[in-house]
Amino acid sequence: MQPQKIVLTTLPSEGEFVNWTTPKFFDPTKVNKYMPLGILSLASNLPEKYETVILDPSSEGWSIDQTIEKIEQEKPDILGISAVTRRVYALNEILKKTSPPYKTVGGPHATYHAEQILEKGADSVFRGPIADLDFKQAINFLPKGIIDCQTKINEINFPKRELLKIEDYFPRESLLFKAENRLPLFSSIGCPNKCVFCNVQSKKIQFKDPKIVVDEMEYLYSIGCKSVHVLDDNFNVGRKHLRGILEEREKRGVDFEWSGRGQTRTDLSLTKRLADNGLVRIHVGIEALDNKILDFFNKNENVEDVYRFCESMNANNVGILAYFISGSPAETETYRKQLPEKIRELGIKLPFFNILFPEPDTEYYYSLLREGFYKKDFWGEYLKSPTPYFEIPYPYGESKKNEIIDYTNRLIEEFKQK
Ligand code: B12
Repeated sequence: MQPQKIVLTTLPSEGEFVNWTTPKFFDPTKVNKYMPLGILSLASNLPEKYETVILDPSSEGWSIDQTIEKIEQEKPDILGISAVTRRVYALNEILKKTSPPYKTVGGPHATYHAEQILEKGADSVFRGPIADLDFKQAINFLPKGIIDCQTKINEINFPKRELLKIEDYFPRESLLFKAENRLPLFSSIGCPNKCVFCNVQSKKIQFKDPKIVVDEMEYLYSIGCKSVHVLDDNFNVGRKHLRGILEEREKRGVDFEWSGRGQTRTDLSLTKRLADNGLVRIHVGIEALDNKILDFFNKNENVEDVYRFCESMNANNVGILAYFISGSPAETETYRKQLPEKIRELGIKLPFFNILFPEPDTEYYYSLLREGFYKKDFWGEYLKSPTPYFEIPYPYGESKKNEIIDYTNRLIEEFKQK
């Protein structure tokens, strides 16, 4: 029987494993909703003949039971779940307790755990950073097992935001900076860097055609967005890509506010033109201002890059939201004491302090196992039978943990917008 109704859903945060990376003060999801671009993209590339319902328990704050109830009420022929590893407990509960005839899963968690997702009750798993056309095709014959996605980023339509209540996703509060009616888009997928703390889905980058990117920016503007955030894994690593978007905006006379998430090693000769063209801020993973710590993180930058980057952005009034990570064993007492002054010297007005966390499937976690900080494979065990709100032990001992949390909170206090 041909499927008629499809429900696509994010996962609720209930039961997600404890993650001490982002101190409460900074946790953006506590105040703002994030548009689930993944399932929105899937829905925007499906034939109209299907009735497609998007559920976003992640933003709605629904519990697992409420999410199951909503899914059951919809009685879909196909249930599609977008999975992140920290919410594997909720994923397994929903796979176990919902009754759609065909259940499929995709998203970051599928990258390394497709077999396990099948064992937990999924009929199929879509593995890969872009699945739109693979999913569209699969609906006709409902395959079982793992599908390795072949969809290319320039073969798909961009996400139709009107499939959701757009105004619900405009930021309600702005913690660090004002950006009216800000909405995200992705102009590329993947990052070639090998930072030890990150398990990005794809190390191979796919860039959207700049014409499509600026089409999408103009579309967002037409639906009430006043500030577009290019929320890529790394939007400015590709110099040709960045220049392409800039030239396309200049050619069309598009100059409304935009920002992006990227790195310090980029084409700084473009900074003035980017600033003149409405780029107001770059969210950048600086992480530390010491080459020993940057080496520990295996960052694709050194302190000289950071100074050149900040000088160029400050000279052209492009705001710098800089992510810093405290807690690496390469840190010294002197470094910690000097960090606030160094940040001020660099003219970084929006420092965002995170704490080093051993995400699953990262080189950092594997190094902790290899070097004996962890005597057993905590994540391996947890993923076999996830329990709610699991907390992995702090690799350097509880007293060290409290010391790092106190130090990071003092940094936050020091830079809190007076
Ligand atoms: C936006 C984003 C955020 C936002 C919003 C998160 C939210 N609540 O929605 C913010 C900045 C808040 C955030 C925070 C964090 N994030 Co984040 N985030 C992203 C980011 C950059 C983009 C997601 C996106 O829109 N991608 C674009 C869409 C098109 O891609 P997609 O969602 O993957 O969907 C495609 C495919 O995966 C597939 N697919 C996806 N779902 C489904 C479902 C089905 C049925 C099918 C068939 C296919 C399919 O098809 C889709 C379309 O082609 C990703 C990186 C990435 N490249 O995905 C990281 C990412 C998802 N985040 C990650 C992490 C770890 C975090 C943090 C935990 C980091 C931290 N420690 O603080 C926090 C958690 C905060 C919280 N409590 O929610 C990891 C997740 C890794 C994992 N294995 O789960 C990622 C992958 C980054 C990384 N390390 O690589 N994040």
